[in-house]
Amino acid sequence: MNTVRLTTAQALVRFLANQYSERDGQEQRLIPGMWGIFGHGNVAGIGQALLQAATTGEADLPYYLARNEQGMVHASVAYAKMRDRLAAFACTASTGPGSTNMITGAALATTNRLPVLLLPSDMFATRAADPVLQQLEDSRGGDVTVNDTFRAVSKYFDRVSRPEQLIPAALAAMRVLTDPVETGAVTLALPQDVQAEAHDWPVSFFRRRVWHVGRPVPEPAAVDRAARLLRNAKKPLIVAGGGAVYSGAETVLRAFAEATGVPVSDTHAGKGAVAWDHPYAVGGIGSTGAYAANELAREADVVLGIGTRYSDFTTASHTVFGNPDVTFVNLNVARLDAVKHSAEPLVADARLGIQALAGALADWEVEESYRRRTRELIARTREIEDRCFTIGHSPLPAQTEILGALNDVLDDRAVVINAAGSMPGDLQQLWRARDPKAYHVEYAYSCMGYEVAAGVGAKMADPTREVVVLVGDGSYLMMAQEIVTMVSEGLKVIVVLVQNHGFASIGALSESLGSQRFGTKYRFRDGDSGRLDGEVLPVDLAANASSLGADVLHAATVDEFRAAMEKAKAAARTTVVHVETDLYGPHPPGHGWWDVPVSQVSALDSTRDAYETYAAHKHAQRHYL
Ligand SMILES: Cc1ncc(C[n+]2csc(CCOP(=O)(O)OP(=O)(O)O)c2C)c(N)n1
Ligand SMILES: [Mg+2]
Repeated sequence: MNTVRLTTAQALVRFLANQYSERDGQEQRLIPGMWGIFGHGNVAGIGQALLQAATTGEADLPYYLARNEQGMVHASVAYAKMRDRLAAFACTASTGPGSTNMITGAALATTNRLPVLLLPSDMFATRAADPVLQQLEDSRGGDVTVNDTFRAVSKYFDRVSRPEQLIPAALAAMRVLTDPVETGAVTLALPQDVQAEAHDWPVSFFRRRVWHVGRPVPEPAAVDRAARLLRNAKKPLIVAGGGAVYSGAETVLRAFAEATGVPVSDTHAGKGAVAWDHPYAVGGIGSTGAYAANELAREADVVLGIGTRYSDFTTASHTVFGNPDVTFVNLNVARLDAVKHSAEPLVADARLGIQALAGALADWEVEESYRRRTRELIARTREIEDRCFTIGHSPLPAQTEILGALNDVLDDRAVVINAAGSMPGDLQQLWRARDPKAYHVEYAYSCMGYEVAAGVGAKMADPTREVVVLVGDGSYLMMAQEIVTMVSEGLKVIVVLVQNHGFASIGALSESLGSQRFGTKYRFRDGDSGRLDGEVLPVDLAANASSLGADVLHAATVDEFRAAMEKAKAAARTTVVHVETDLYGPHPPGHGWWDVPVSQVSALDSTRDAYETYAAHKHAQRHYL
């Protein structure tokens, strides 16, 4: 056998550099590079291997330095999302805290079904120097390490305790990363001594490998069953989720909606699959959904879910579908999702599944009265949106006005990124996406701190697009450090920093649940009340952004914001646009509910009142059986 003597780390780097994905005849690098932060555990293993690869040219695996390990996982996940899951970065971290810093990113990747390869460093396989710096040292078992915490959040986990274990582990990792059903965080824990250990590797391990990402075809009988249900529908509604985007189903979805007259609502991950102003686009659905989508959902007799996992925000905690006889047809590549809500499952790639349904329903369309109803609801929704955009709130602008201005100044290919706070809800109702990549809102894990780091990954994935990170002050304070990475990598990203001195989102939620916005404002502790409801803090986040190397523009009004955005668009460097908005809204009117339990007994009037409202809402909640 032809072999080559390399360390485990050198072998892994060489292997990763030779992996490709392919779909629809298009090949691309599956692992385009590796993010990392070095410490003991990886500095001399993976670190040496990356240096050797770059120096000798024996493997092409570019290295990128992040400022926080969680941030590098977010950047990787954003890249994968932009690339429709056909490419995934590797992330190397040092032993202990460097590695466990990646846990939140891993959970985010798995929850969103987006691929990332995590390479936490592990304690010595030989245990020669135990306990090493940053080792857990568990008295209950000698083989327990902090990296075992990755198991719960990884779709594949392996610990490479001997060099030769890398071969099956690496191949299994690629299988899971490239499987649209299984994909998520994949973790290969690498003991620090094993990383540096030499082994004679079969040369064929490093051959160029192409991982074909399939488009599973629907079963004809399942298509018939699904088509029969739809054919009998009077008020059908499509819910387009992330699967519609990742499969590139937007063209066939649009054609299907036009031919049949079935309106299309969207989830956060699905927004942009059909352009906002398409005649059958009825907007976001669910807890923070738009008027048209939620009204249609209330009446719908058959719901066609396409690539959606039906999170509680999508179903408004099982209340948005109000028709007692509603039934579901779920087109999904994953059976897990296809069978949800007792649906008629259509397990297939979204694009192929829609094409099959279109064929089976070629002579069918909804009645004209239903098309008219859809048109009327859309017109009413436009009025609501326009009011949100032009409310003229003072002295501070409302967030909705800022979003309206942003809609105006960005072109169709621009990408807006967001994840947590009050903006996802506003955006789901108000954002006018025309392109499937225009709306990049991570709302499966809704992780504060995703935003800035994701800007790095999104820009790397497609440098031809304007990337605009929308970030609240709370999220900014959690993780703004990757601005430094944007600057060092020369990535021109616009960061819109929305300062409202606290949590507009959780504050409003708290108030509605009778908890009086307790602990949701960034304020001095007040001497009299003993609570955090004193003066606004003298915090200057713009100065903070500037100190990290970004150019900063200030906007105090909506007009100033427009002008600042024009400047930011023309700029060549990372630019932060700082705007203050009103913590108290107003936000778009709500058309859906979200189940967040209220204390059943309470000494507070506000909580007791909220409980009554909560109990009334609970009545509408049901299982779809
Ligand atoms: C990592 C993380 N911690 C906590 C939460 C819960 N949470 C959701 S929104 C929010 C406040 C967000 O504040 P900010 O970014 O200022 O946005 P705003 O609500 O003011 O729009 C919190 C604490 C979360 N989503 N993620
Ligand atoms: Mg805030």
